[in-house]
Amino acid sequence: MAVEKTFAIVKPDAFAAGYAGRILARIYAEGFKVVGLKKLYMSKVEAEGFYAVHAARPFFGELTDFMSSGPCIVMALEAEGAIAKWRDLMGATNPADAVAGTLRKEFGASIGENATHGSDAPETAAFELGYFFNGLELLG
Ligand code: 3AN
Repeated sequence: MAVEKTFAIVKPDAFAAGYAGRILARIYAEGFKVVGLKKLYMSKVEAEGFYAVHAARPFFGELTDFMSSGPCIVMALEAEGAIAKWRDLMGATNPADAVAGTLRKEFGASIGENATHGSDAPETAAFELGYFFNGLELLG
């Protein structure tokens, strides 16, 4: 399997609850290399741009309100098969459906406030990484 990068977020709910450290500990324990990491507080417009692919969904307003409701941590994670590996570690979108041991099961409250985000394909990873990080920030 090829080494690749994926894009991840500790969402505002998990950041506000103080779960960032525990989530980061799991990320390292599972063998990801953290090649980019920063805290930011997205504006509504920035959240709308990030989730533009979901613009037609009924929950778009709720989703972008939530993502701009407080600070979050954005990360670039590297590993063999990082995209699928990170989605496995996050678990199902709805924490109620997530398997025990996954981050969303442990830290997520609802389908909207589900603690973490992860890219779902190489094309979305490329877009999402580029949305928040420039090339220099991902060296090393
Ligand atoms: P995932 O993040 O697991 O790829 P998607 O792509 O289906 O899930 O949804 C994108 C984001 O929109 C999710 N992270 C989730 O928090 C939010 N979302 C999905 N469905 C709903 C919903 N019914 N109500 C509110 N937010 C939702």
